[in-house]
Amino acid sequence: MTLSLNTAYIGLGSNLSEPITQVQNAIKAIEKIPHSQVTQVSSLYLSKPMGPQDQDDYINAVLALETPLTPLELLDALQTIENKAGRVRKDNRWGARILDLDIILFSNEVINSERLTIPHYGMCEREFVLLPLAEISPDLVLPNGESVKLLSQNIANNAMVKLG
Ligand code: A4P
Ligand code: MG
Repeated sequence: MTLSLNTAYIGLGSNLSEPITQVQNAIKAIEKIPHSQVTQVSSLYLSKPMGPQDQDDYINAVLALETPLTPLELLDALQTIENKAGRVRKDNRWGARILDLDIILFSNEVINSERLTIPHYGMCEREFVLLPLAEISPDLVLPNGESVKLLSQNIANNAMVKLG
């Protein structure tokens, strides 16, 4: 049997408990998702917090994953990784977090269900998603036809720093 593979782009973010290590460990955990392969990983970026400003700067990155999982199976796998990292879900919107793993894109699919909105609802307004995404996949086009490269060129950088 041949499994059909999709390409998922996953956004990683952390601003608590040694964020660089959190993001590096999350990449290693995503590499262990069954039957799936991480094909590209962006640089790590240091970004100013979106939302409440009384929190530390974030480490952000984006990776590409070839996977036979369905979008919901992938979400379950990512939430398991978040929980293992000690993520506690709080009611504070956009508040500090140990680890946030968002599905940014899932091949060319458009999903609006109770548990999933894909493309991720905030991707086009977030420099910490668009710039790492354009770094690894400049030719990517969104399901609505928009070019990731153009979007990334038109967004304010917001003093984000690309780490080595
Ligand atoms: N969900 C729906 N669509 C998706 C998707 N595409 N990927 C649902 C992942 N999850 C998705 O998620 C809440 C629910 O969203 C999930 O149970 C899933 O069913 P969550 O991770 O518990 O909540 P959250 O991430 O705290 O909420 P929210 O509003 O999505 O947070 P954001 O928008 O991700 O913002 N500043 C910087 N510089 N960098 C950051 O990474 N991140 C945030 C969090 C705020 N400020 C930031 C950053
Ligand atoms: Mg999230």
